[in-house]
Amino acid sequence: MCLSKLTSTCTFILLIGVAILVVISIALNAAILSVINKRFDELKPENGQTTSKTTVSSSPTMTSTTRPSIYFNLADSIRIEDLMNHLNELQRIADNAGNTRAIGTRGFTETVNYIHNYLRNNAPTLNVFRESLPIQNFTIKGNPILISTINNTNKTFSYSTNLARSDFTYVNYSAQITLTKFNLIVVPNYGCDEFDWQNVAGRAALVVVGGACTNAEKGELANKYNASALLYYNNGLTTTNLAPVIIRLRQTNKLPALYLSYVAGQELVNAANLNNVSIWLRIERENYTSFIVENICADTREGNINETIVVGGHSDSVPAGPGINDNGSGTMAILVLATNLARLYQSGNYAKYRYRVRFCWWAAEEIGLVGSVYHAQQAQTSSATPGNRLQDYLINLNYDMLGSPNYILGIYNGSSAKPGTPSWAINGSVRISDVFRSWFIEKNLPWDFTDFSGRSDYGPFLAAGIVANGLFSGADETKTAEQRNRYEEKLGQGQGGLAGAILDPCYHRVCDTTDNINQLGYEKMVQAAAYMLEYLGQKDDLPTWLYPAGRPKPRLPDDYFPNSDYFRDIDI
Ligand SMILES: *[C@@H]1O[C@H](CO)[C@@H](O)[C@H](O)[C@H]1NC(C)=O
Ligand SMILES: *[C@@H]1O[C@H](CO)[C@@H](O)[C@H](O)[C@H]1NC(C)=O
Ligand SMILES: *[C@@H]1O[C@H](CO)[C@@H](O)[C@H](O)[C@H]1NC(C)=O
Ligand SMILES: *[C@@H]1O[C@H](CO)[C@@H](O)[C@H](O)[C@H]1NC(C)=O
Ligand SMILES: *[C@@H]1O[C@H](CO)[C@@H](O)[C@H](O)[C@H]1NC(C)=O
Ligand SMILES: *[C@@H]1O[C@H](CO)[C@@H](O)[C@H](O)[C@H]1NC(C)=O
Ligand SMILES: *[C@@H]1O[C@H](CO)[C@@H](O)[C@H](O)[C@H]1NC(C)=O
Ligand SMILES: *[C@@H]1O[C@H](CO)[C@@H](O)[C@H](O)[C@H]1NC(C)=O
Ligand SMILES: *[C@@H]1O[C@H](CO)[C@@H](O)[C@H](O)[C@H]1NC(C)=O
Ligand SMILES: *[C@@H]1O[C@H](CO)[C@@H](O)[C@H](O)[C@H]1NC(C)=O
Ligand SMILES: CC(=O)N[C@H]1CO[C@H](CO)[C@@H](O)[C@@H]1O
Ligand SMILES: [Zn+2]
Repeated sequence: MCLSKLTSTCTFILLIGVAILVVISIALNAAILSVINKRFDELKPENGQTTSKTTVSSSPTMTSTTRPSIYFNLADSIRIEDLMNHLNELQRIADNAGNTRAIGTRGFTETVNYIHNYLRNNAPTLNVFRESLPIQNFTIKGNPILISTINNTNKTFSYSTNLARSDFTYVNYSAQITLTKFNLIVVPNYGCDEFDWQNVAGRAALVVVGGACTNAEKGELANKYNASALLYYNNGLTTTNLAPVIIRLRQTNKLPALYLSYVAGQELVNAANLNNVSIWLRIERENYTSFIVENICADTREGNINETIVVGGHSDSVPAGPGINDNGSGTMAILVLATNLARLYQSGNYAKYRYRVRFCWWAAEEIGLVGSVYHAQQAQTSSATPGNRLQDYLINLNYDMLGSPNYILGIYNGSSAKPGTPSWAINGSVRISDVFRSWFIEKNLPWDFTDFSGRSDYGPFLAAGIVANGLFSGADETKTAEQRNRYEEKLGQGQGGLAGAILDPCYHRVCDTTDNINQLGYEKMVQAAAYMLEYLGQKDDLPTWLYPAGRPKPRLPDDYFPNSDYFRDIDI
């Protein structure tokens, strides 16, 4: 009831409420994590050894002393100690770089260097290369201006860097604009459907946040339908959804964009229902500088380069934290896979695959899959050489978050690919989901199928018509009682995690540290990833198994836009 009144007192009371709720929610997350960790601390890996969360390896070349000198398959070579040693190194890198490994920070550069040095020292038979790409550097300049004109009366909205007191704020990667007038149009529904944007051309489109799509996706539609400017407003659905929020659009965004409070947005919506409303906008940004980030890949020298298995994950974190689960866990899983495969190849006791394996760590996933999209785009230019063309890629396996504290053993559900995904790529992806599932069942482990909508670095490969799959231990989803019971039944009493709690309460937060990793779940996930690579590598005719009816030359659709994993952007 308070929400419909626009008095400043009411707003003030609400904002105090917001502040209190934010504090409570942070405290709750910390409490949940500590309960989860307490429970899982009592867990020991299958081999009965207690693993320490605080082991710090003295150098990147250190190897686990518990590793048997000979192993015969890749899954058996996976040891939680190796994985945790690497994560401790990442934690150290973040600690020394302002607690983040986001692109543009020292933490990111050092992550890439760490991977490179480790491979050089421990897997010298792999062919390592880097791929540089530019990232735009967004910085707002001065205070943006927003004025509405209704019935010839101007109203200037207030701007403050204190979001709780501001009517609006800027949006990262907004375009620059001098003071300009636009007619306002309110986008119906949540603006998740192309149909919602039919009439926005030439106008400032006002859209509410939320619904079944990300803010960045709404931004893509606004650009596609030729809006002239874009205004988001918060949805007021809860008391934490009132103030404006700094979100980001894709680097390719061309529109000036702002984010309004719920109250300011409602005011414009109500006015637009009765009258023609115009707005005036001014947004300045610092000069468009850019900086360079690097993808890094490591290839086996063996195997047909025209039939390559790509195993990838991202190497950056969000700015908010060290990103040890997201996605240090996937990053380091791939490093261990690459190293252990190279060692097996060198041991002489292991049949080399017919297919070349390319391990890649993508940059800038967290700002919209920028590194993997860049790679896919390069791979379809006419200058791409054999072995580096999209058509040389048989499959992309993606490992993003694998060690969530209240984890699920999640398998991308190949059947749930987005409409429009090439059918031949879906068919193969479903086969991979089934193989993963069979492995978890055979090991008497629980499993779940998870989202396969393209919101991680496999997105561009899948959209191009390349089979994709991967594993995911959970982000901001909640564990259900059914899941808890099922996991408890398989893993043992007290080991099913917490029902009603978030799978990773530290998702995109400062607390995503090495303490945020469930070691039992993490080890199983990486073993599953290792099993899959070997299963595919040892197939006699992988191309036919993946594409029984053949496949056209892969191609990234012209209108492809990435769905990053940044689906919580309204909350950040
Ligand atoms: C972005 O630009 C700002 C100011 O122009 C600068 O201080 C900052 O270091 C830049 N960031 C990166 C990652 O280059
Ligand atoms: C927005 O950009 C600023 C730098 O201009 C950066 O500090 C902040 O993390 C960015 N926020 C998001 C959500 O990208
Ligand atoms: C604008 O004027 C119209 C009639 O001219 C009136 O119905 C409407 O309430 C006015 N709107 C505002 C926001 O004052
Ligand atoms: C409203 O503001 C704009 C931009 O500052 C200005 O050009 C215009 O004259 C103002 N209109 C009225 C009625 O004050
Ligand atoms: C947007 O504008 C471009 C260039 O004028 C035009 O080619 C395109 O058809 C327009 N798109 C829509 C959806 O109106
Ligand atoms: C609003 O603008 C449209 C077209 O710009 C015009 O046809 C309509 O008469 C205007 N309505 C009002 C109430 O001014
Ligand atoms: C941005 O670049 C323009 C042209 O190069 C220059 O005139 C201007 O001073 C620069 N602004 C800033 C803030 O560096
Ligand atoms: C890969 O394809 C290229 C051209 O398509 C061909 O020249 C080359 O021999 C192939 N390499 C292998 C290992 O099949
Ligand atoms: C996988 O996705 C399909 C299509 O959305 C759905 O019908 C099926 O139930 C999902 N499978 C599981 C195990 O969730
Ligand atoms: C995909 O599989 C379905 C049934 O599983 C089959 O009908 C269809 O022909 C397959 N499509 C391609 C392109 O392989
Ligand atoms: C999630 C994340 O930022 N990074 C990736 C880590 O893994 C999850 C699961 O795939 C992805 O959603 C994220 O894209
Ligand atoms: Zn993330």
